[in-house]
Amino acid sequence: SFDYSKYHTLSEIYSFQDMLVAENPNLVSKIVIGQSYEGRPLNVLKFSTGGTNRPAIWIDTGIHSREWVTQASGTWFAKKIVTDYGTDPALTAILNNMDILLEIVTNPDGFYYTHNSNRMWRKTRKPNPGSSCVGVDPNRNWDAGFGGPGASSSPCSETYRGPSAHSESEVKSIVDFVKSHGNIKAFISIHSYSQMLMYPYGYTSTPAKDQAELQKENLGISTYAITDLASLYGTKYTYGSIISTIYQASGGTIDWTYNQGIKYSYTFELRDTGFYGFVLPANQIIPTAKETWLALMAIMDHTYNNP
Ligand code: 0X9
Ligand code: ZN
Repeated sequence: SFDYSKYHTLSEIYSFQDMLVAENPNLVSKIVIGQSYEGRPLNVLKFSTGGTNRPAIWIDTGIHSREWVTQASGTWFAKKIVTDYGTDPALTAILNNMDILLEIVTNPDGFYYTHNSNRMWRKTRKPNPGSSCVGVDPNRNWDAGFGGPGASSSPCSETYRGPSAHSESEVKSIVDFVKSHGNIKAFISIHSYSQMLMYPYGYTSTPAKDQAELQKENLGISTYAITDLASLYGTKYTYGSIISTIYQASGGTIDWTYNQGIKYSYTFELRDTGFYGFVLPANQIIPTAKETWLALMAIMDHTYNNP
């Protein structure tokens, strides 16, 4: 059976997803929301106990392909959801009323490349016309402050924003899905590393006036979430808006989802703080996933109770 304490290849994770669906047909289904530039499926696992277009919680991991602990944690979350449904009262209540949507390999071309060519690949794998440099930063490609400070216009940069907003299929497929779904209440985008929990904005430091209340709520939820996270192994997180916590970044995922009206939009930077960085040893996968799950539950539970 699947070893959650090891890193897995793309094909192993694809097989894992199909296995999970086959073993839990009444709870899990697979939605293919699009294809990557190189033609790989963009799979989303849908955890649902019924209903039609229920309010939903979105979680994505691995939009930056080298952040391996995130895809590994995503597979652990998937298993955790099927294990805890029916036994954990909080998760059971959530899933009796809401759906959970989980995209584990959000940048499959990049992920394949990290296994076969360059472990440190971050971006998509779409060629850039007129340049020998490949790929766009999928966390600078969203239509939220796109083209502003905190992203690069150079195709050779690790933070290249791309030729236009949503130019990357991996981004556009989520954009189309979120818009057509229309009932996503929380959107959580998971990165590594730095041990941070953040909310919008990344492209600007000036929150709109009517968002003061939301900023306050965001701060409160973050505090609960990182307190729960730390309760397991003492892992310390910092938190706040993206621009005030990490750095200015324009065209980011959760700034776009927040501007779409998804008020519970959060982004994590998982372990560690830089000793191993993106190449976190496999023996930290399960501890990382377990502690992060506590923070996810805090956010999901708040969303469920305050729709
Ligand atoms: O630069 C980024 O895209 C993020 N850091 S990372 O090392 N994962 O590349 C920080 C940007 C803030 N936004 C999110 N973390 N989503
Ligand atoms: Zn990242």
